[in-house]
Amino acid sequence: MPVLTVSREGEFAIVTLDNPPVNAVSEEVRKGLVETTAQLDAEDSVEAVVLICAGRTFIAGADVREFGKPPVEPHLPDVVMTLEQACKPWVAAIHGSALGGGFEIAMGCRFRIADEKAKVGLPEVNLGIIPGASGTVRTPRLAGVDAAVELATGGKPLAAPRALEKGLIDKVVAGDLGREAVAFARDALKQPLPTPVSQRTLVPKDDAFWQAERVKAAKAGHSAPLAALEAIRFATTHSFDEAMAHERATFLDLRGSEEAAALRSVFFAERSATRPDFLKGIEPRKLSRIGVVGGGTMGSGIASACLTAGYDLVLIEQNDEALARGRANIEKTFDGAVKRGKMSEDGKARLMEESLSAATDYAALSDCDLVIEAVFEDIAVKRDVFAKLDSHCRADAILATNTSYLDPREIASAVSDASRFLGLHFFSPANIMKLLEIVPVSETAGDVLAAAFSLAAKLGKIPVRAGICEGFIGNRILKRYRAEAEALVRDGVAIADIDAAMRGFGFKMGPFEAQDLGGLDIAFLQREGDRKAGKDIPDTLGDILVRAGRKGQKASGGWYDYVAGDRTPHVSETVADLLGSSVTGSRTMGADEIASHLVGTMAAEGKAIVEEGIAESGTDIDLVEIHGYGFPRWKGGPMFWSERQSAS
Ligand code: 3H9
Repeated sequence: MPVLTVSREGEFAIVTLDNPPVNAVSEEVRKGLVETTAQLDAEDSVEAVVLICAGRTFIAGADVREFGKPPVEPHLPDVVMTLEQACKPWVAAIHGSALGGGFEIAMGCRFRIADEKAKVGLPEVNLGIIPGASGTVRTPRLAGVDAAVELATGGKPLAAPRALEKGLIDKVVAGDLGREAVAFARDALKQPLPTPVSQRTLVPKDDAFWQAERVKAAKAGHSAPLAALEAIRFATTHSFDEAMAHERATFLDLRGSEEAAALRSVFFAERSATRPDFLKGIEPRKLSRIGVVGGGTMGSGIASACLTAGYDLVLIEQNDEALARGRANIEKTFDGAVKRGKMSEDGKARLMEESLSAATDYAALSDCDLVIEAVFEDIAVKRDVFAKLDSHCRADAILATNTSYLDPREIASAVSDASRFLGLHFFSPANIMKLLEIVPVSETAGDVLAAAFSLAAKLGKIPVRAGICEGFIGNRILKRYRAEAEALVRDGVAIADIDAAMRGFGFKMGPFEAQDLGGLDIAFLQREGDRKAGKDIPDTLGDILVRAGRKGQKASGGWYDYVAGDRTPHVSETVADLLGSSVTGSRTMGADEIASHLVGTMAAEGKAIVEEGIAESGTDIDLVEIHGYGFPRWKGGPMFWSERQSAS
């Protein structure tokens, strides 16, 4: 089957692109577009051409799988120019998404119409590159510099109505897109044709604008957004051809960069995460009604996520007061969503009044397909909850614990049929954090595990299967990372230098700042519990601080001092005194050396985790670190980064 087929509707040619799954622009598509343009130019009976796509979307961009290889002609910028210079005007009929090279092709067309649910955008920066086929050059000529900067440096697609407002497209339509496109073309031909985008003029901006935008773009932490901004700035002060040459050179340069390789690796890993090989051929158990036991921070976060994804939800709490608090927590989350324009007031009311029900009696869970327990991290409390679930839930209902460090096998033994049991480790805030560690026990049935992965996909989360060990994947690596950071302090490296090094690497916070924010007492209490249970656990430096009352920001001091009402960490003399006798070395280390040492430690733990079969692959370790622990995605994760370091 050719990727492009041409049909006729009177004087109009309809070019249909069919290159599943997302109509990415491969070499074959580029060639096909050039040949079809020439063919239709030569046909006298054709007045205009509609470019439409089969399947779920318009063109989603260049084929990212070709990015590791040398570019092959015809290059996309030339294809876009061929379309623009065609004798017959082309109309891009967009459904799904017109992204990157897809939107650049649409800009080569004389007109762009879009289905009301469509999106357009230039997401290249998310892949560590900039648009490479006129995105930074045509967009400011089409819709102005502001729109171009928003699209190309932010990388977020715009919904069709917003794109229309900004002048990125000409019309939004409902109903049959092909028919609408032909009707649009028929009307458009009655008027003089608009100037091709490349020949339009643009209004430049002053230095203050670029300076302010540079500050915003730099916040991303990696090179591509700043490079995209610079390409747009260049396009405002140079000719179209000069700007195209500059854009292409930057695109090719970044395409070969480490950051782009890392972001591509994450891109593909995220896409295959919801469909792992070990679930091939397994039909997931169906989920439509979910129960959550516990309305605290975690439970209400999980409940909000499930409600937003369209599940009916039953919230269980111990008494009416706790239930009211749980409902209020959920409502607060939705209020935030309404404020940010992510949810309408009506939508919120529907979820709160129709989709959410709340009860203190476990009998309300009798028709749930899945119940997620999110109560206090105490084995006796959890086992008690599961014994109740066992007697109140349907025999085929899935029962899940949200424990972050207890052994799921000990919880599973409270259930008569452990084939329906597994761990679902959400991260706080559960409605925002993308990671979901899925922890089966040996008895967990295949369709139960598959249901957990399909739940993750519906919640927009990145699922990773984790085996059972202390801390599963993420918290085990975190523990090792923190211990190694403490070891550096004992060796004499300054706490503030370690945090600064990890921020410099791309983390939002260093290991000590992060503990101050979350509270040092949580891990301390866990260690104390283990000590009481007879485990021989030596004092950490954090334990010394907690014993001195330094639990973190909430106690006005942890690893750092804080001024009330201000989160800025200040190096603490008290801490220096408290830890003085534990610091035995006087090591100096540069920021790169510190970061490389600590990331190397994470990777070493990751390697052990894979070797023990706790994680499927290094890629899963990388997804856990990126989506649960703030590892900079443009570094690809600790495993990816360490492998590239040893290869270079
Ligand atoms: C670019 O265009 C550069 C140009 O400026 C210049 C060039 C010179 N290529 O996400 P999904 C695969 S850079 C190859 O689950 P959805 C994906 O791996 C590009 N493959 O679907 C998966 O494969 P598999 C700029 C791609 O419906 C399958 O499609 N464009 C590409 O949830 C389904 O993907 C982008 O960055 C691609 N470009 O979402 C857009 N895109 O089934 C990236 C997807 O084997 N794509 N695949 O695992 C997306 O944002 C989403 O895929 C989209 C659909 C919203 C389109």
